Amino acid sequence: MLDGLKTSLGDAIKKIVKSSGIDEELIKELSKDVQRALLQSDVNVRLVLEITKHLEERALNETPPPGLSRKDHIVKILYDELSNLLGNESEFDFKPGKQNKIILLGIQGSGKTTVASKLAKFLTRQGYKVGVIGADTYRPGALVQLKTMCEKSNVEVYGEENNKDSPSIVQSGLKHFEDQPLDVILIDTAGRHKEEQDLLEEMDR
Ligand SMILES: Nc1nc2c(ncn2[C@@H]2O[C@H](COP(=O)(O)OP(=O)(O)OP(=O)(O)O)[C@@H](O)[C@H]2O)c(=O)[nH]1
Ligand SMILES: [Mg+2]
Repeated sequence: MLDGLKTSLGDAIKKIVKSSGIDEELIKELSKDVQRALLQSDVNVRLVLEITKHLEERALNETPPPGLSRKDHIVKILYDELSNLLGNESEFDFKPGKQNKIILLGIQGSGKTTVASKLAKFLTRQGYKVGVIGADTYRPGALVQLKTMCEKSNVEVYGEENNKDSPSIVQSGLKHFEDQPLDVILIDTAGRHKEEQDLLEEMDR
């Protein structure tokens, strides 16, 4: 997904760089290209419109600082606006020396399992030690899905294929990871209200 974004944004920037001159039409075209690229990468529509509105306004109205060509300035504006969106630093508030636990909740099909594995990969790349607990006892194949997705980033997934009691899986999982120097434990759940309620009550204890 992000590779696609890189390519399409790269193409949009190339258009600007290769153009013979910057005019309003070209800026509008850049804005459209960026919109298309971001939307295809699932960026929230409102955010996309906000970014491209800023991009257009700034590209049309700002005078480049001395030493910067109009083209370079526009590329810089695009970069600014995108890093505002993506954040240019990771802001995690993990407690050092503790196993920080993140429970993924959400209605079915909302992307919990996908987020769990992407987060596992992302955090691992950032240098955090991550473990994952698969506590979705509802969806068939949930554990296999999670394990497959986490395999590539070498993150261990704890799960119990034949246990239907998610709080007990979480408990055993936490116990399993207890002696490992993990920074973060991600917990994938089924996203069913009743079960999560039990799970949260269980976690409270
Ligand atoms: N387009 C798009 N699809 C996504 C995204 N995240 C997940 N999906 C897809 O949405 C579907 C459901 O994703 P899951 O991660 O399995 O969702 P879940 O919340 O774990 O679902 P349940 O376990 O059934 O509750 C899958 O087909 C994913 O490939 C996303 O950010 N964008
Ligand atoms: Mg799931």
